[in-house]
Amino acid sequence: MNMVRFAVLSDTHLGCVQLGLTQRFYDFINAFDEAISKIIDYKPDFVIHAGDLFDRAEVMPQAEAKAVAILKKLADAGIPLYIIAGNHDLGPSRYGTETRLDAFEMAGLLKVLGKEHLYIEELDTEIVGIPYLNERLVENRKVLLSVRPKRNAKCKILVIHQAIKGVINFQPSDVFVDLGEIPALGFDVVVSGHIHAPLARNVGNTTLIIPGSTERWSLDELEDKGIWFVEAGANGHVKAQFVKLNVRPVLHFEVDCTGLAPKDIAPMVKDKINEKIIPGAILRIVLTGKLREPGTVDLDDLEKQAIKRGALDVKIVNTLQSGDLFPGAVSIEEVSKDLSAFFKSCLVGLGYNEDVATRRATLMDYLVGALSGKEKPETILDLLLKKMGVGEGWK
Ligand SMILES: [Mn+2]
Repeated sequence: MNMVRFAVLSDTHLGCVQLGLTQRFYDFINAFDEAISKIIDYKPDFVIHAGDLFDRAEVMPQAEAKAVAILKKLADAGIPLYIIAGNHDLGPSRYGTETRLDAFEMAGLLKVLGKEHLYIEELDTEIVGIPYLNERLVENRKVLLSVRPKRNAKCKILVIHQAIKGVINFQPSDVFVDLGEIPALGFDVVVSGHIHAPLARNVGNTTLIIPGSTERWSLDELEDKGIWFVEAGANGHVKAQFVKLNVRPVLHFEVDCTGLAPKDIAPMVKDKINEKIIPGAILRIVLTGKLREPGTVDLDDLEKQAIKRGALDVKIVNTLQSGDLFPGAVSIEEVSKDLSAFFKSCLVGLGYNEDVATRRATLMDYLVGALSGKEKPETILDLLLKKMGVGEGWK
């Protein structure tokens, strides 16, 4: 038998402070901690991290201190960690290959792959790592496509941090490695970081494992987060098992408001929130459809309500389509309740002083009354003259 057993993870993005929230900083740390605890329980021969250990080339010292503490548990368990630098570890300049990962290597907490092919004799395993390559440089593509294992080891592993065409849709500038080019490299297992949605599949004789991120780095990442336990035997036989991590729930849902009046929206959204809420969840609610009439919805109030119900963060996105709906619009019902007050607020908004605005608004109110046939013209005239102080005597 003599299987090689290893764990694979990637894109831990330690130091990420999503939404500016302390809780989200700790979520990334906790996900990494949970991953390492599960790995220690699994007792693999080694661990592979496919890059983006940290979220930036420079993170808060707290993130580094936590990384040290967590990695020390792994080192104390006698399980080696092999890692490459991802684009986030390298920082925005992406020049050179020296990163803070080197300091962690000097401290004995991990080994950075890339300088040489690693051969583990007792496992007959060769591991080759290539740190993130800027996909805009054509020569980098050659670097990647010319990599081959040096030995005919029982288990040959390549670790990269690139987007792979054929696995996921991405920007043209990221087109770098084609899924179909992977088998010719001659490895049993190719592990790639960078893509945050996990996946394992066979491509020819190679097993491609994309570990995915351990937390939702973007709130659009709704898929499960986790790590992989891998068993590799002779003849390239590889078994990869996904192990889910317990990350904070992110709930996206839509509320269709078609045909509703603006005042009906809040109660409906509140019901939806009550029905779906999980304490501590991050909520993203999208209002869709077309309203029966123009009007405004107090989204701030709804967001506050959801926080009160235990959400960590809420954002309501208003995509209500309507030619007739514009920001700050009010319903006809609302306006006709007190027409003069409405006209007055419009006039004040245009820069008229209170006094002038009040008088003109009153006149406008009378005129609308007359034009709409609600009041007899004589009555309106009487009222106007009275307002102007002319009295009954004009007749
Ligand atoms: Mn990443």
